[in-house]
Amino acid sequence: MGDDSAITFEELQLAARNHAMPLEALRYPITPVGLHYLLTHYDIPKVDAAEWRLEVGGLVDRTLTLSIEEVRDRPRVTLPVTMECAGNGRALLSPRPVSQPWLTEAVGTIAWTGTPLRGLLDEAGPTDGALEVLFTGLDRGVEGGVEQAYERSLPLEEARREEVLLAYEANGQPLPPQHGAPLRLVVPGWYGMTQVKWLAEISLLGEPFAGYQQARAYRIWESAGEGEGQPVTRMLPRSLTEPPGFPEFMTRARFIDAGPCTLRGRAWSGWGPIARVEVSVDGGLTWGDAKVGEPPSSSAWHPWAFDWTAEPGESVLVSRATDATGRTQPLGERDAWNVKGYSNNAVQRMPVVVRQATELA
Ligand SMILES: Nc1nc2c(c(=O)[nH]1)N[C@H]1C(S)=C(S)[C@@H](COP(=O)(O)O)O[C@H]1N2
Ligand SMILES: [Mo]
Repeated sequence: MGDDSAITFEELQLAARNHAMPLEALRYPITPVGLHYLLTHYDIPKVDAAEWRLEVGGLVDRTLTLSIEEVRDRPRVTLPVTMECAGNGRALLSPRPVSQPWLTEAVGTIAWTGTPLRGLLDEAGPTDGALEVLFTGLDRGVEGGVEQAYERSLPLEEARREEVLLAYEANGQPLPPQHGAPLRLVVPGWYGMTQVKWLAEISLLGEPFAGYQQARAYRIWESAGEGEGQPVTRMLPRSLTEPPGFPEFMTRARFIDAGPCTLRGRAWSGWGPIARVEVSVDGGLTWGDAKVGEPPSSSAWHPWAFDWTAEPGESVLVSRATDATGRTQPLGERDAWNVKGYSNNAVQRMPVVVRQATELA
């Protein structure tokens, strides 16, 4: 664990609403929808899909008002996308930034079906002065003392990437309320805060959006009171290990039998494909290379496998991903610390007790 101070009631309140992906769900290349992590800042809004309209406006030649049927009538694409919350790993930091207290599993991969955003932007026709695209959700709350709708922007060229979708299905089923029904934004490669749920409005702006979720939340500050900070954008590489054997109820430590064992997991990065996954079974003293497999799409995680002959005793499993750009994972949380605990991609550590096979009988 990170900080010694106990989790507060307010953190528990958030954690009870916003669940992570149980680590054993790493066995699925596409995460069953109910096992995908969830993060909702305010409430899941009440939306009547028949009344709902998407407005596209601002600096455009033609404003659009579309019903969900009109969105569904446009070109249809399905794309598996790995999405991770920017605050993943926060509860392991010390001192611990107080917010949703994620351990390492705020991630999942859903096969989203929707229409490419680019088509709608082309229909509306951004004017010459358009620089950014603002996405506004229907949910409302107060955060940092500011009443707001959840909204975030993207640079226009980023929003025009062909794999950016407006999604209305998840794993072949209608989008469920908690994931943004009837329509959400999906921006492969970027951390979760970008993927605006319950999307109601798309607005072309002539200057950078300075709203709360852009300019005050989701910034990286190395120390408090340090100016504007750096924006949180794409996912840094991370690898997770599918827990072998079975757990101890309270500590979650694993029990496995001595002998040959294949460790498996998944690794991803928003900056490029995964080039390498290294595995350590001794807490990071020695490392070996895992076999890295093909991802379900170029926007999704890679599977990896590592053969190990487990010796009786105690072991700590660690895996470390490196992507094609050379970005890799720090071995300690200290190297990934920042004031709000964003894009911390320090390696996961999993204690395992290896038993003599005979103890099983
Ligand atoms: N409208 C709206 N969109 C939102 C959020 C939100 O609170 N409201 N949370 C964001 C954050 S921080 C994350 S990590 C992802 C989580 O998506 P999921 O709940 O579908 O997994 O949604 C993003 N989109
Ligand atoms: Mo998030």
